[in-house]
Amino acid sequence: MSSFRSKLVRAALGAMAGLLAAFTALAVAELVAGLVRPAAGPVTVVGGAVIDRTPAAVKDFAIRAFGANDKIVLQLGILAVLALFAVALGILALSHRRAGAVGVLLFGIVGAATALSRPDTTGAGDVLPSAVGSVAGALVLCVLAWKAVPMPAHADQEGAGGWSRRNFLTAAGVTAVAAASAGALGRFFTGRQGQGAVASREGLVLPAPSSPAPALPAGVQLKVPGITTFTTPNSGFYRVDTALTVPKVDAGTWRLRIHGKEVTRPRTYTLDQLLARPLIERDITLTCVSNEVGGPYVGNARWLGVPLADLLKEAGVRPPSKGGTADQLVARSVDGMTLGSPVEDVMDGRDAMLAVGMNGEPLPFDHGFPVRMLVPGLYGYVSACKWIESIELTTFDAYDPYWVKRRWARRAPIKTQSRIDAPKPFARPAAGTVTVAGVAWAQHRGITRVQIRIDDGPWQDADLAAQAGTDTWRQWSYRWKATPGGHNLTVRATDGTGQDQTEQRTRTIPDGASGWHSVFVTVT
Ligand SMILES: Nc1nc2c(c(=O)[nH]1)N[C@H]1C(S)=C(S)[C@@H](COP(=O)(O)O)O[C@H]1N2
Ligand SMILES: [Mo]
Repeated sequence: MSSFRSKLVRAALGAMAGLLAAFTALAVAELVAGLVRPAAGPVTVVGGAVIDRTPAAVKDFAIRAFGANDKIVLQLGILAVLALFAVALGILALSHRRAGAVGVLLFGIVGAATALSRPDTTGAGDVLPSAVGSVAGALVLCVLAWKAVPMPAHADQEGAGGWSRRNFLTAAGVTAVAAASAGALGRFFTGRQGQGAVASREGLVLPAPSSPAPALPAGVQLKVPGITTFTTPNSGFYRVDTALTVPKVDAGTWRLRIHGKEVTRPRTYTLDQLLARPLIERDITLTCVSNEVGGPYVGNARWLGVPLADLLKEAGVRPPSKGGTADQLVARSVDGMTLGSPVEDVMDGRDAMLAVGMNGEPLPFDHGFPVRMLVPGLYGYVSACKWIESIELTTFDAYDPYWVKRRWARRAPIKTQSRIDAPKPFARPAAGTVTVAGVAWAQHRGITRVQIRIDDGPWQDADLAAQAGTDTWRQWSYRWKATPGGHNLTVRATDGTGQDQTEQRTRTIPDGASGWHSVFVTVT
């Protein structure tokens, strides 16, 4: 064998040992996490830490480019980086076994430390997945790297390292299968941990609202092909959050604590206590501040929940306009997320609620089971806390919640927006009458007018669908006499205060995108 070729084979065996060590470490960590706490697994905690440190612009880009797959992309990225280090450590371990093992253990220490630094850590036990996993990985690396090739110093010695290639590959195969089994077992335990929560959700019977949603007027839903449905089904509702593993909260043990500045009667509620209160049911459109002009991060559902203002009043809270000194309400979730809303908005009579139901069923886990907050008219990041566990009254001066620490605005009412859903961009409709249609929203102000402009022509009023309320989006359509050629269609809306949607384009950061949505089509 040429020496180059033998070096190559040697490196390949080292790389293989390194990858197997990393795979073992992750799989064993997965197993331990499944037994201890799934959210303490190394990929989850490191991924969470990366998300928290990602600059807002990059995060925004990720949401835009990958949508709900952003988290899968992130996890694949972490695994790819780990694989590179694993290959390097494996090759290093051929000549410096101890250094290779120490390298693996260092990754374990990083994972363990990260687990402890997460806002949702439950204590010292969270180091176990990374710690045990990395020890397993280091052992695998020592043995495989040692046996992959005769150690140079002992190459002449009988029996020092150097399995036959066949024995090495057999050992590698056995390791891979064992690690995969450990990983699978870990997944199984993780699933089992969530079973109590799943059962609590399945067993939850939502009480009837004492204030049902007003019936939807006939005609809120236009019959135009391609238009968004007025009510977004739960399965199609956009999801934006930082959770790498969706929290599975058991409704039976869930508690909500209301406390803080000026709370004269702090209280902790069980779900049953909340459900025993009068419930309201409302159609409310939720929008993400990361939604680009024309973007998809907006959805409308029928929510069932407890009026939040009543709970606050019972706790002794007064809005600033009535002399209260706490102007910010900070909602905290079980995964450590914090969102801050103006107390004034929550208590001004709008249907701010702690929602328990979404479109006739308990909240899906993805959307905050068992309880989430909603405040009509505010972007999700300043109001819509999922998996909520506490509400603290404070001031905007005293505390910046998660997104505000990351350069997003402290206060963020939803900006008036309108979107063309049909025809789609670059569609090729036939000349004649083409129905242009879409949705417009300005929650809590309502939509009173939508206008369409063809190319540089005059603004023309679109036909408005019936309005369900000021807190929901509103559909619109326009019968366009389309002539052959390329055309640019632009939409704008006017809100219930008479304010026109601004033409000025802004980025989503810091307080939501503005500007008009345009679609280019070629009429044939
Ligand atoms: N716990 C928690 N709640 C959260 C978030 C989050 O990351 N964690 N994201 C917020 C944001 S930015 C938005 S837009 C809404 C989205 O709610 P949805 O995923 O149910 O559509 O949830 C809000 N509530
Ligand atoms: Mo959002």
